[in-house]
Amino acid sequence: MTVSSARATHPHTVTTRHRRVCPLCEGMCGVELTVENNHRVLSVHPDPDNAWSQGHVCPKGIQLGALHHDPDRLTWPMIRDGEKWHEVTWEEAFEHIETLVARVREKHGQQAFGFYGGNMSGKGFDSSRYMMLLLQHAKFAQRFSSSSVDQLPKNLTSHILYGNMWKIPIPDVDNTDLFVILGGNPAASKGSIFSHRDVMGAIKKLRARGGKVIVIDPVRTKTAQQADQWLPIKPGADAALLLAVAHVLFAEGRVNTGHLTELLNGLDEIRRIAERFSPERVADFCGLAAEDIRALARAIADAPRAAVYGRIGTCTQPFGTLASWMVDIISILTGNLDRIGGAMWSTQVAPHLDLTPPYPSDAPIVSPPIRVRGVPGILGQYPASCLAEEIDTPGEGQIRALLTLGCNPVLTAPGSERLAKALDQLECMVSLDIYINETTCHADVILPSPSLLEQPHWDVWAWPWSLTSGGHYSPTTIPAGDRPEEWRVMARLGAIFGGNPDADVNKLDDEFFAGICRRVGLEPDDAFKIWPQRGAERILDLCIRTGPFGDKMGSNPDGLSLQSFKDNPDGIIIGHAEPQGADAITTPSGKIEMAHPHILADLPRLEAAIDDTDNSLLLVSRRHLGSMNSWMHNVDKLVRGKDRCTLQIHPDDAERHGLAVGDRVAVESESGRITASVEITDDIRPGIVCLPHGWGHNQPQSQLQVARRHPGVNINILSPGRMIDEPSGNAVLNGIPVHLEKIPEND
Ligand SMILES: Nc1nc2c(c(=O)[nH]1)N[C@H]1C(S)=C(S)[C@@H](COP(=O)(O)OP(=O)(O)OC[C@H]3O[C@@H](n4cnc5c(=O)[nH]c(N)nc54)[C@H](O)[C@@H]3O)O[C@H]1N2
Ligand SMILES: Nc1nc2c(c(=O)[nH]1)N[C@H]1C(S)=C(S)[C@@H](COP(=O)(O)OP(=O)(O)OC[C@H]3O[C@@H](n4cnc5c(=O)[nH]c(N)nc54)[C@H](O)[C@@H]3O)O[C@H]1N2
Ligand code: SF4
Ligand SMILES: [Mo]
Repeated sequence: MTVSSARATHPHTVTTRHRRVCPLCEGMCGVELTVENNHRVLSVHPDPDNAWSQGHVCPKGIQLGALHHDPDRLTWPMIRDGEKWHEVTWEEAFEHIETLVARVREKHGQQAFGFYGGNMSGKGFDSSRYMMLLLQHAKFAQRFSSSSVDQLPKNLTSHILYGNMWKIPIPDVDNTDLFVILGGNPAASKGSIFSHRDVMGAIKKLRARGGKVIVIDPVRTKTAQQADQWLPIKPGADAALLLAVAHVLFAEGRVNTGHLTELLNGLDEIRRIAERFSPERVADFCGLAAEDIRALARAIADAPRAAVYGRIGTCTQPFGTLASWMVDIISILTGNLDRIGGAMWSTQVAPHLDLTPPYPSDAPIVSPPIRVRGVPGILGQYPASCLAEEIDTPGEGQIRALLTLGCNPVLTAPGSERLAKALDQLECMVSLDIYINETTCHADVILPSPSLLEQPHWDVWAWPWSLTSGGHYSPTTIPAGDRPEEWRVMARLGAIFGGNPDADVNKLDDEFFAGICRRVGLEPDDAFKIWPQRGAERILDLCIRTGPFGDKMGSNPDGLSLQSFKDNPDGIIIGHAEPQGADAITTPSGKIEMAHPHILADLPRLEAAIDDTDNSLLLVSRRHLGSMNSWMHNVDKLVRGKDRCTLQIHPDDAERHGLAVGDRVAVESESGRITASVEITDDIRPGIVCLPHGWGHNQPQSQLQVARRHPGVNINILSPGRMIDEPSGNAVLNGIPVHLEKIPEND
């Protein structure tokens, strides 16, 4: 515990001050908490002394205390009996899980077991470090995750181009002259696969020093409002746009691969492909003038340094892989990859993902087709869009048991209504979560994670996307009380689902740790002497000490260890990342594979779409600073105020549909129908409507008292599970064809 001051306000009241890092997003903001008697959070404030965040926070971080004290947050395991839930001991919960799992195994075999991992599984101190142990032992026949409703196309293109699915280039906004953002809105999201203490502040500074910002987005977001230029692209057209940019670069002799030239495979093929995509050919499909496309190409080529960045709008769309690929290809063609001021890779203090790689460089991209739809697995997982049908379609290999971890796919994955019904058909569903929500209400057993304040923190999933090398360790703020450490819970779940319920979890941990040691060339027996204790902290210490700035177990005495960070509660900032050159590339050829057949095979699908422009009204999603996907709507201060769940529509479309501000409108797609109230704005291109994601808290079985009073509507009722980006299997959540129907006032 970091106690910066203690004072007695009452003979029995001790107030302590604690510092920690908010784990909710990639902003990694330092906060200061005042805690009474070790258990009640009195206040949360920004921490101006945190070396990374320097006092930056957002409204969500200030609610960490409210989250901890949320009366709906689970603190004991829950077992469902029909409609009723019972609090049980951990042992009772595990026994019940063992019985359910054994029954499914006996009836259907290991092929009936599925797994879905979500966003919050990556945020816990233990859960982020023990996911691989769980998966290794559980041997799920089918694995799904929120990656396939998020960045899987980016993982796929990074695996193909560079040999590592997590080697995703990050825009060097602090040193660039031109920042091009496609499908990202850091003003709301705070940056994604791009950790920066203050992206919007950096954008302001960039413009103040004479640089330019271009935002390519169907919506004039708050980010676009602060840019030099907004290019209102049609959803799904980014790949075509960037191919046309490449066309112009080649046609005008502006390709300059510079320091990358020796590292490239497939440049000629890219030239031949780009020839087919003139600005004139793609202009209608993109909804942009050919001259604007040419100007974009020239701006990127002419900028001394340009950072091209594509985020979720370029991934969760029909051509997510081609768009993600072309973002990097444009960086390469203009010599801006792996260069200060361009798009670069991080050098991490604790390179955890390199030590427990989720997917090896030499593993095949595709795995055998999934049972019902027949699409392949990609990088070891199947599309979230396929989960419902794998559960509700009878036959050999049908999923009968599901483990979910920190996810809420009933709100966040496509085809929500079908998925919710499918979950009820399972013979066994176990969830590791903190709420009885829209997804976990279907479970048989819910195991609660410790609150975010009841665990230490060092972000596994944010530092990889920071071009500032550094770290900050947060100790536990509030003691977790009488419950098993979460790594033990994960190890035990892995053992139970893998058919080995009596496994000794200490042994599983030692084996897991030994595996990590071997990867970094440490003899496990020597390592056990250095780290006799078990759990996540020794993994973190190992990552730091063997990492690029580490003390190498003493041979680099000035280097860092976890203790260095415990001694420096402000955190330690080392400096800016450097270019990595050939060391960064781990493809089998050692070259950047620009023109891989797995990607190129999708070009005919794009060309067919370009030549057959569809004029349907298209739905896109948005985020709000006060939400975090689907799960922070139970915090009163974050949901107060006017309804955020409005359908944004351009004035021309509103007029065409006879809609006025505040009208109720039914929005219908091929997969469902929802109603929302109308918000008219010209900050959106005509032909596009926009709803926020993460709402729809009206399931009677969920137990979220506050969220239920502000239910909103679930946008993913409208996202058809059928629509995927073919090369990656990623869900299409943007660019969904919809039609509108005004609901008469007296309805
Ligand atoms: N239409 C549309 N859909 C989208 C998106 C979109 O832009 N538009 N975005 C997509 C994206 S990018 C993502 S990442 C997904 C997110 O998809 P999910 O990962 O499914 O959703 P979250 O809302 O982040 O769910 C977090 C879950 O973790 C639980 N939780 C909170 N804290 C903890 C904890 O400490 N431990 C554990 N074990 N659980 C905890 C919450 O109760 C909740 O159930 O949604 C996707 N869905
Ligand atoms: N406050 C808050 N912060 C969050 C989250 C949250 O829910 N709330 N979620 C977190 C998560 S899990 C993630 S992955 C990140 C996501 O972070 P961002 O990628 O910044 O996500 P969004 O703010 O949804 O911005 C996506 C933009 O893409 C645009 N778009 C839609 N379709 C297209 C298209 O076809 N082409 C182009 N060019 N643009 C398109 C949308 O209009 C939208 O403005 O945010 C993280 N941070
Ligand atoms: S949620 Fe807000 S406070 Fe927390 S890290 Fe992100 S930006 Fe910072
Ligand atoms: Mo995400």
